Amino acid sequence: MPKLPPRILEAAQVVPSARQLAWQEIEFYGFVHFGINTFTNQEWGAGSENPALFNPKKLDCRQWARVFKAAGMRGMVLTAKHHDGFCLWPSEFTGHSVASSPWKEGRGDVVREAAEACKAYGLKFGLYLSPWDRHEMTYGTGEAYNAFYKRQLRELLTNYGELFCVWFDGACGEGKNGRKQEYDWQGYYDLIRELQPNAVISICGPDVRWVGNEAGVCRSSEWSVVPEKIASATTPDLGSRKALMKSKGKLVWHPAEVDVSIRPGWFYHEKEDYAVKPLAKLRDIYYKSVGGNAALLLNVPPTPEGLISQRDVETLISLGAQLQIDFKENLAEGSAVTDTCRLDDAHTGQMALEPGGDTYWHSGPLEKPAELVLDLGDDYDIDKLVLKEHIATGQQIEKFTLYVDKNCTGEGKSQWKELAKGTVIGHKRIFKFTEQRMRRVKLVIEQARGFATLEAWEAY
Ligand code: FUL
Repeated sequence: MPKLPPRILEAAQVVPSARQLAWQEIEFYGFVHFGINTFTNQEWGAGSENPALFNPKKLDCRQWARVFKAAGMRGMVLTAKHHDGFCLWPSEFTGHSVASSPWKEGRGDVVREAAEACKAYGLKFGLYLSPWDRHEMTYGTGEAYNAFYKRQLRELLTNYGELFCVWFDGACGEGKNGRKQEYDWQGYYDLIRELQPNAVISICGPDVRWVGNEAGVCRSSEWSVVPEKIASATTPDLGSRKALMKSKGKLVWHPAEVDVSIRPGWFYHEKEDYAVKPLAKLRDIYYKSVGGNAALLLNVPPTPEGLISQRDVETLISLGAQLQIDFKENLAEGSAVTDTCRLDDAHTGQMALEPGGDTYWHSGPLEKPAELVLDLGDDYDIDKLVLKEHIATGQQIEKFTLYVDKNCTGEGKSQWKELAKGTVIGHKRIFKFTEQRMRRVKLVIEQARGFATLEAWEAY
């Protein structure tokens, strides 16, 4: 392969932090938009809503957690405060919270109930705290608001156990005084690193990147190594060799998260009860996001009663069941993989089939395209293949093709037919195709950043 340009060698050396690596494993988690908007039937509250409206009489965060778990999610991110400034916990620093509501006579705390429910169901817990606050008087005054915001952030970072994520929304509108606030991002980040060092800072933050839309769509090439400063979150190509060569400044590990709602809105609106995304749509979003080197944050907004509504519950339970069926039996388990190159005996192609993140195939320095052949030992009907790079050593693969052997008896000569081709593999790539009978599959890595790895290869 031709000599690598310095910029690409630089990209090859960018690796995820330990907290990013842990976050990658979560893959699919839920968003909960719940607050005063739930009771006013709004998407964006003005900040002048009466806290007395907040009264989720049947609130049951355990129901949320139970349904999320059944859907196959591994975490939950709750809007502790949305743009209206109303706090779901009794913040010491404002009266605009659950403490001023009739719910549990002002003694309730939704953040606590959600944190405890997640713990009980083995889900990770994260929080959304909108920097834009349309209620708070100090908003738009500079330092005074930043100090207020950090006090609230500190409450959330210290009182609710371990958080896996702090989700910062980019919206920055005008406050009550008609002024915009200059956020002290670095100050917010420092506080999170100090108090919750394992939490990723998402969207307006260094750890997880917004995919660029709220429609559940990710790029066909969703790169994790991208320039630190990008022109826009919607730029179509962020990390191809061409894009990196043209870019300037530092390169960082900034993987994408797809945030999308199960309904048209982020908050619950009864009129959207018949617009819940159907199973087929959610499954497709899952395959393309989790299976496209991105994470999936699926929003499910509870009703004014404080429960996830029946339609959403049914859809989510079917989604979980469907995913279990889809990935029930990995036919590649116990199979054989041969390689055309390897770093050493501890990193042969066979290692891609070993469970766990520590065993993987490593090509060694790549002089020419590398080939791996998976032999299932018998022929099976297959409609999905899963590939994972060993991202702890970075994102290396830039171009590959998958072939299936048309001669599926295993006797005689192979007849390779192209099945799929692409650029990014990254943390996880799921290939879904029309079911076909196969025994042998070949992966050819045509271009990489000096070497290539494969941590998993599954077939269903
Ligand atoms: C946006 C907000 O303005 C929406 O209300 C919602 O919270 C979404 C996830 O982020 O920027």
